[in-house]
Amino acid sequence: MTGWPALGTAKGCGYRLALMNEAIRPGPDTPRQAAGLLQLSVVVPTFNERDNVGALFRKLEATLRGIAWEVIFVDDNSPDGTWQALRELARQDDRVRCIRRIGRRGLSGACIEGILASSAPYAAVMDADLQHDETQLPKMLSLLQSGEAELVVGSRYIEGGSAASFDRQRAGASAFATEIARRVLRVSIADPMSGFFMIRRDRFEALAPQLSTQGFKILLDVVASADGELKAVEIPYSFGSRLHGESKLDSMVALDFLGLVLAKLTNDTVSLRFLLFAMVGSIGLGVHLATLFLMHSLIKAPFAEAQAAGALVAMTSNFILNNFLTYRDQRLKGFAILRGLLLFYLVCSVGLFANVGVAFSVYDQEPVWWLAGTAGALMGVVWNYAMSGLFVWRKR
Ligand SMILES: Nc1nc2c(ncn2[C@@H]2O[C@H](COP(=O)(O)OP(=O)(O)OP(=O)(O)O)[C@@H](O)[C@H]2O)c(=O)[nH]1
Ligand SMILES: [Mg+2]
Repeated sequence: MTGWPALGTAKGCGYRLALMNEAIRPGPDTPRQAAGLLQLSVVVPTFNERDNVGALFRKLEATLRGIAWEVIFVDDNSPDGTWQALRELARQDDRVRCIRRIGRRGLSGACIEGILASSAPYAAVMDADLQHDETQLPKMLSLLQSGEAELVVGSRYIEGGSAASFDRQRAGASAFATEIARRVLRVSIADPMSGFFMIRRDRFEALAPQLSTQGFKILLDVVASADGELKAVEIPYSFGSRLHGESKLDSMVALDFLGLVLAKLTNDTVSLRFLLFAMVGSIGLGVHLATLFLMHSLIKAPFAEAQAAGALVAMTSNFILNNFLTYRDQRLKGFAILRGLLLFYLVCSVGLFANVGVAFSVYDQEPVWWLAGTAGALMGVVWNYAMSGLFVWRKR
């Protein structure tokens, strides 16, 4: 027996139809359904923001009353369990969603994934730590809805805005980066470094393939990639102080910024990761040549041995630098560093043979140590790049 009332009797049919109607009838209104068709997705990247997300949600709820909105948190597997707090929040309110990313880090990548996971016509990006003034969101939305803008930027550097919470060093760095972006990339907005903006999702989707997932400066990337084709309006706001938790800004942000500027200058023909890898490679070349000089010219070791030692030292320093800079979003930690280093040696051993072989044959014909050393090291760099991306820092 199925447990269903028998078909064919008027009473039984009626009961079954009633059950089916029950199944297809929408349940009680959720806050999202009650507000109508989804208009706005607020995307919030989080890393160790457990104590901030609840307060942010309540502030959004208060300020976005009457608007059909949702918030998409993109958490990079925070050790403080932010994603667990978000899951709890999402179970209680269907306007909250949480994307938990594993094995990846990066503010820009998190924002891109969050916006691409949204289906609302408009998407905002803001920090979790309550430094961005959420009360500006309705105004930003109406500027987009009216067609006056395709991008609205919360700006600290126009009249009425401020970044009073910055210390002198950070204010100087921010002003310097803004000036570089404006002059070198010819970005015309006053605050291209802002992390607070709202954009038409269709415009963002069109630009998304050009954007870099690395780095901190998603807005600068969006504006530079749009190349003046995005109608932007700035509205002032005051950048507040972080509520709880620690800043994720570190000195490496400057490097990310430099890489982004260079990538945009070369029309995205070279990726930020490749630029960083090439930069580390050129440092490795210096390390290689210095070791070669020390061994061959000062210690008088035979050339082949000196060249092999140079390659080994350069490979080790390249591994360490790449782990800290080039692949810092997938940085190997703890025991994985040793495993990665051994793997790095292993996959590059063919490159090492090629390195020494090429250098030796060049040196054989033309005994100029730096020429032979450079030729060999270049061979090694190409191998290292191809192999490391495939085996050492491969994406999970
Ligand atoms: N998903 C994800 N979010 C991140 C990452 N790094 C930073 N964030 C989040 O991005 C937002 C901005 O980072 P903050 O550390 O606040 O940077 P900031 O506002 O420039 O610096 P402070 O003024 O010191 O707070 C915060 O909500 C962070 O939790 C990351 O690697 N992944
Ligand atoms: Mg912050």
